[in-house]
Amino acid sequence: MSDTAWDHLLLDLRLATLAGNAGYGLVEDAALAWKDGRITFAGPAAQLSGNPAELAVTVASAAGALATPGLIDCHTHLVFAGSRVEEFEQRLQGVDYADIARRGGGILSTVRATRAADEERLLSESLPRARALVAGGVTTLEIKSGYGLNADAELKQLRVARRLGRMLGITVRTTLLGAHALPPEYGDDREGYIDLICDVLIPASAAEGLADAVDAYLEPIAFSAEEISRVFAAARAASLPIKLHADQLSDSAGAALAARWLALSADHLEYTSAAGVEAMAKAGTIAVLLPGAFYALRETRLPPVDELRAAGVPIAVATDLNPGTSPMLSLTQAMNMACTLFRLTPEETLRGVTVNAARALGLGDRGRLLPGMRADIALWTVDHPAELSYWIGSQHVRQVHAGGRALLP
Ligand code: DI6
Ligand code: FE
Repeated sequence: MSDTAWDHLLLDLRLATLAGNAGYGLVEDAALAWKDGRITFAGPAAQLSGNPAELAVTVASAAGALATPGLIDCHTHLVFAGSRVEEFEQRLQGVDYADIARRGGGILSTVRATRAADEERLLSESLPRARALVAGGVTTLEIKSGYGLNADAELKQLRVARRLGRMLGITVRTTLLGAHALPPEYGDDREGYIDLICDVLIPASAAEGLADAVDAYLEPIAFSAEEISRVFAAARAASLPIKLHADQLSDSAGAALAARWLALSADHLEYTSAAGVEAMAKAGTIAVLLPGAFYALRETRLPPVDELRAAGVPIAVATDLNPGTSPMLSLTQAMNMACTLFRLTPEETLRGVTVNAARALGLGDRGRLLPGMRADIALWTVDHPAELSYWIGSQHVRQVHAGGRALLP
């Protein structure tokens, strides 16, 4: 065997490569190979240059499975302590999410639990959630802070996020979401807390390499455009890309604000106006749709999917996994909801958790099965890629590889 041989070659499979700008990029009777963590071959087996046994160190049959890029969950808040099951029960009795927040529950209730948990505890509570996503085909995961709201606890959350990535062998992209809620110790000193974010949280997390991006929650119950603009200016000064929770519960002109700051993504967007969509299209900002939160809050206002399509704004889909508004542990579940609730096509949802999710994280090396891309691969026991969106509560993952390493089975 020559030392140019591939590490691994899979035969007897079909590919959804997501090559090109539309379609699944389906390849029947395919082969898929990688070396040193990168894909080296993704195409028809008939185009292999020789006897498969001589091309790779290990050669295996995938028994007819469908291969897709490893899925990318580009918006989660999965590092937190405790749960919000009491609020779930309150909301079932008719209490509003915003009312719970105004009474000091909601995000602040998770802040209390997260501050009280030490780093090991936070890790052990968060690990099963990350494992559940990986078991569902996820190989790249974004995790936000935002339940610490002081330097110690925000950095603790981000450190736990990084540790999860190392423990599970997946890529974790961390996002500092200091501007998530006003911590109670600041009373009505909103400016003082924005100072802390700009002068302490952003520089400290950047200096320790703990944040890959900065996010903020623009909403009347959270922060204003003026406050968030200060946060974004500090992010820019630290060379960190920007994301925004925009227009989820009201039209706060969030999409336009995100576009003005050339954000990687604007997320939620139920109340985004036509002008906001146009601004995103011009800025190249990705739309991240989060049907889990829409579902859990029993929202009725739909994101402007037709307008996003018409303007050519790339659409990503994510779980928004968080204890308050989206306790969802499966990205294929989010794909199903994006189809059923938002009327995305199964092809759009698959692009939304691969190519477009990679763009929402600023990652150019993944999201498609093409030579040179990271060998992040999920194998599924389904006949057609639309089935990833079709089944509810599916268990069709057969294998998961990240950077060429087998995570599952
Ligand atoms: N993302 C958020 O940050 C908020 N909602 C959302 O979709 C609040 C999350 C929470 O209630 O803990
Ligand atoms: Fe969120």
